[in-house]
Amino acid sequence: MPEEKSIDPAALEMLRYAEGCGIGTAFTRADEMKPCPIGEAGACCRICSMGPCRLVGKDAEDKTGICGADLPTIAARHFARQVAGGVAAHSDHGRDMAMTLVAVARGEAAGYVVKDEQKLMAVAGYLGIATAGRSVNEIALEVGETALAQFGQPFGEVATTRRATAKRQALWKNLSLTPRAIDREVTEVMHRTHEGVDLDAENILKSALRCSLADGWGGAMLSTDISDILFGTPSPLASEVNLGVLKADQVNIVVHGHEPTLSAMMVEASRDPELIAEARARGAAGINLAGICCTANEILMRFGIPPAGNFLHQELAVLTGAVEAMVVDVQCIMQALGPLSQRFHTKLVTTSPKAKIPGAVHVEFDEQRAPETAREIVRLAIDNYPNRGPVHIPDYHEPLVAGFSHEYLNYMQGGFHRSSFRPLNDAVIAGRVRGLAAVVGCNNARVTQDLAIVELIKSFIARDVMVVVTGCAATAGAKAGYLSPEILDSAGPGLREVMEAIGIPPVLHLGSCVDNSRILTVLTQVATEGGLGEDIDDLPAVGLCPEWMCEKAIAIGTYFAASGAHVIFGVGSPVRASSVVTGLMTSGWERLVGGDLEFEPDWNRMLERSLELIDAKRAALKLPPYDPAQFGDSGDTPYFAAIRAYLAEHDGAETVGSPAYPLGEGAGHGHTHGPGGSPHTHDGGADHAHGAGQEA
Ligand code: BF8
Ligand code: SF4
Repeated sequence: MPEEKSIDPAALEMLRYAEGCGIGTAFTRADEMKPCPIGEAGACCRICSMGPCRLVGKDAEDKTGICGADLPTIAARHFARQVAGGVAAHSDHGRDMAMTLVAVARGEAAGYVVKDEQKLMAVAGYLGIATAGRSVNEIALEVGETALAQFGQPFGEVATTRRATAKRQALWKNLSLTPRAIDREVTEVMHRTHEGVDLDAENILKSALRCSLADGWGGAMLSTDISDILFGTPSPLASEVNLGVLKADQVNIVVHGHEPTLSAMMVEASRDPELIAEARARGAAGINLAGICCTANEILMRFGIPPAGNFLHQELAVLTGAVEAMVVDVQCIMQALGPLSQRFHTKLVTTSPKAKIPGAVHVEFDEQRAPETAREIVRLAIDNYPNRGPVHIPDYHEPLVAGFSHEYLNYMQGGFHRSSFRPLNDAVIAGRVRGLAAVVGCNNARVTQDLAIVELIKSFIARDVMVVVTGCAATAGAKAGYLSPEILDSAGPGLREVMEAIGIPPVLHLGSCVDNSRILTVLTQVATEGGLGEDIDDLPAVGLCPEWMCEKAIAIGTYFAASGAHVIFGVGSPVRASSVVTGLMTSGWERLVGGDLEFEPDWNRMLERSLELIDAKRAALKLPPYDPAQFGDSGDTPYFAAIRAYLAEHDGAETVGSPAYPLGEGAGHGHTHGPGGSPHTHDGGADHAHGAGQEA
């Protein structure tokens, strides 16, 4: 049943359309390809050619592989390799950003500049780089080179780990968990998990923790910082999301993948009057750029470019028949796009020497001639416009507000001169805000698209838990309307009052998956602001990855745990076969680093467990217990109701958003939600808006 595949009406419409066309997608392939139950649970070892060894049956935990490796070793090795894979992917992205910064500083990357000098100074500051009396390019060069040194330095420790609390740094040092160099930690995990090296599950998992920290407090953090330096630190802006952002009468170009270097150039090229004129000459009304996956988040956060969807939307975008070019770089790109795009007029354009796909056109992206490359790709799309066949764009597009950064949150809570997290901390201490939840990560074709993500976001804010989102989870929340300005109505009264006072929404889009490092920075500041303990493991906070799919997600979950956070993943556990490894990653890690990594496929139980963890931390901090009835309804409910009543009467009226979060000029949105009525319901949240007793 398509309804079991997604809660997104745009996806459902496209799945029915695909069925009519006789075209399969990841959604249908997931039905045809059952997961291997042995590998899924972490009970298969294929590290050497005496295997694969599969430890199955009731006595699996007493069995060994041919070399004698037991189930804990096999499960831990596989998990550690997943962490290393994820760290390698994120951090290689970070390396590319640092390479670009160096090229910019040397004047070798036409089209790029240091856009955010303030951020450059801040990053130079925490890397210990002198700034006084030096030019921007001199500082940028040293920042770039110092960032690159973190990957392969022979001695020392990854410098960005110094941004953690003093307590956390000391803990890591005592446990030998401080990453030394990013590449070294990846290499060491691969070495230790080679046949016949580290054969102690606990020790293997420790190396996975250290490796993950090289991502969260290393490669990913550097990636975020350097992206901010080059493209600007995000601040709030309005846009729209979902497949309905594709335009029937324009040249549609979808950028998909992860790195902002190419996509930022594509933004400029798509706005070039000369190219727009060329598109018009081909009969199109203009050039429309949209994004998929994390590259969408990168250009949404900084340029307001609308995301067409998350991971499971990539094939659906091509299926619309309206995409002239799908331009990809690295990560989360399905090979299925190759044959699929050949059934339509869509040109699939690969751009990274690291990532080619059979059936794609390869236009290699070279930062020394980035503007030309972007223009070449836009021209390729324009030339392809006349080749369009039938177009089927589902008419779903939700308004959203994105663009929150650690810097902006500081500013919102005190202005330039008294920026702080004091108001938020005070709200948590008083119990207006019960706690914080990060809802992050992927889509996974094995579970209903967006369901767990959206239900969790909805349930958290109704229970006064403030939510931050990144990656495909952010896009899922946005598609369901939870990043729209009006969503305050669905928040519990305490949370709502605080968010209104600070002037931020209850669900904050913090960016792409590398920007999970922003969450580490936010949590660290909340911990050091005062009143909520001294470190991340003291905070009433929890991290959730409800629809995790790839190794990067595993790396992220592990670095959050190593940073002291309780983390709950959905879908299923990749180490389920071993009770020993499961115990090590839960109670074992909690004893070691204060955080842990749990797996729970049922989102209701994820929610229960999250609230239990948040309330336990509140109790440990001796804060008043959370009471949903403590705070009454605040200010704007009647006001928003009046706006909605007005819009209902004046169909198609342009809005400027709410007074708290004005939508930017030109970002007004129609209120048509396509066939089938409103694509989202806020009912759950609205039910809870008055608070009392919904826990029972
Ligand atoms: O880095 S959330 S499916 S797009 S891995 Fe991929 Fe997962 Fe999406 Fe972004 Ni992140
Ligand atoms: Fe089997 Fe050991 Fe080889 Fe793994 S390393 S495949 S358990 S023999």
